[in-house]
Amino acid sequence: SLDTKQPDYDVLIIGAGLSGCYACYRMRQLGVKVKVLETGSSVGGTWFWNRYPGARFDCESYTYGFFFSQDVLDEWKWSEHFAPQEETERYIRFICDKYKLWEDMQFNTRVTRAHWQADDCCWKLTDQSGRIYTSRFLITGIGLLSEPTLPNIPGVNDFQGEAFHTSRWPENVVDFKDKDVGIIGVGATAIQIIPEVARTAKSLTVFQRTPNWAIPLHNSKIGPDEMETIRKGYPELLKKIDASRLSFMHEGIDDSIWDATPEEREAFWELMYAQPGFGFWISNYKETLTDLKANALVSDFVAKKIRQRVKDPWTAEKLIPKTHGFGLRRVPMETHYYETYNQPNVRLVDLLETPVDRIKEDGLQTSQEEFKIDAIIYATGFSAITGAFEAVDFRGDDGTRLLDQWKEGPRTYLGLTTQHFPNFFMSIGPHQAYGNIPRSIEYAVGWISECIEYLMQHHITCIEPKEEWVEEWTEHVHDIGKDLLSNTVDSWMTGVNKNLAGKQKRTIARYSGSALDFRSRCNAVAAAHYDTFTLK
Ligand code: NA7
Repeated sequence: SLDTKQPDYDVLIIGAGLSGCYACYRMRQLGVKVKVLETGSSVGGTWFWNRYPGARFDCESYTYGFFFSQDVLDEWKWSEHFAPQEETERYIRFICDKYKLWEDMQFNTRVTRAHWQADDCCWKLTDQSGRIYTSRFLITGIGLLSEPTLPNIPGVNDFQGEAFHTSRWPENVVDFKDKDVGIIGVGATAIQIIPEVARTAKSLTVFQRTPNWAIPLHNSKIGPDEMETIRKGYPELLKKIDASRLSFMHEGIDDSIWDATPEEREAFWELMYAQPGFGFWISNYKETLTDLKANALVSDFVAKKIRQRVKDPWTAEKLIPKTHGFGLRRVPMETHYYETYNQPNVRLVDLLETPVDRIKEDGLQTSQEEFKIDAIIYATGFSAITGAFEAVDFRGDDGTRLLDQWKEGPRTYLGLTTQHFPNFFMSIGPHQAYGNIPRSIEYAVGWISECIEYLMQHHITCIEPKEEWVEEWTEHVHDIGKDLLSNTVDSWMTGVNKNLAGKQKRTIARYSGSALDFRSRCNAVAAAHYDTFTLK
């Protein structure tokens, strides 16, 4: 097809998660020829892959869903305040059914290469079986947390029992009854799955390296009347979300911790700890995430809660983080997580005190003890933010590799585009406002769609950000991120993954300003007819 100079498609989209589905919808609205290529056997992205027991939203269902379609808002009923994976997967399929998006999607297709063809001004993609696809524009919807990583513990391949990465969970139900189960990791994922596995497993051993500060989710069912009320409130809710810094329904507050007496603080925290969702994290005193002294006070409060909830004092102390304060990493939301350690079949092992030596055929060996294990669960996280971009051989003009260009950390313009990569758009790439991810996706995909529409209307076949603007944006992202305490801590948000040789150093890989500022900057670029780009 390259001989004809006309690419196969106007737009190719990689990934059929929330980004890919919505981008597909928008491209259909534009009336362009579009195709979505997806590795998995169906839609859903995060909600397709992460089907482990206990997987659910940590953010209110009705704020996490899409807002682009009034019909979807009118028709869809959420059954829980924090919907489980199965329901979210069903929701995404419902949208694909409703808008017949399936017709433009191809599954079981892993894009391995995407090379810009300067002569023909198009993208040439290759899949795992060598098939080629060409398009004028390319949109990546490949996710922030989609490339799972196994621990770099010797012997991972020697294990003969059942082994699972939480993000590659099988579709069939896994039965842990009568089994000795081990889990590695205590991140947001592990904290969801641990109470579920502990319910049935003969024994569950949790191998913890760095503890995290988790707070209660307080999930509950949504009855028909309540759903009706939620539905009526959608316009107001959207306004509130749009005005909030991280696009959650929880807003930051202006109250200073130093204006409150210790008693007032305690009462406020008790109240917030009892509320569902991210409120305790986001709607806390304004200094809690910026001032170490304030952060220590709120951390003490959560530590006290952990001590109250975990009966064994040794275990309670081990579950309290020492290396970082509350809220500086992604706060895991829990349902009876701490009480799970009071069950006789559950035991915590501290890998900082007794490091793991190796994984063996039938278990795990630490410096002190041998653990016989029938099933291992790796809740060990992802090569985050840039990992999905590293998994594809992306090359721009003159063969520039994306990997090389991002060696010292990502360089983008608006988190949506990058230099030397013409006609290349990222939905949820590095340097974007994350927060409530679907809100960011709706915005990013909307911006990209409007841009493509503009280009087509003006017969522009090639768009690429000017280098000085990539420079400016990347600097801006670093500037606004540098004073945040969360950027001084190792976590996936700062690009650290101790299992990967190339990811030991912190980088500022996310936009840490407010979603409002992010949108207003991007809107200004569109309003100026993309004059910070080279248009041909
Ligand atoms: P995370 O948050 O990256 O957590 C991974 C966990 O696995 C974390 O506790 C790690 O400990 C642990 N880990 C990783 N490698 C090892 C080795 N080699 N040995 C021991 N422990 C290890 O991933 P999640 O899937 O929980 O959550 C990802 C995001 O998805 C989450 O933030 C939500 O936004 C949704 P460490 O902290 O590195 O010591």
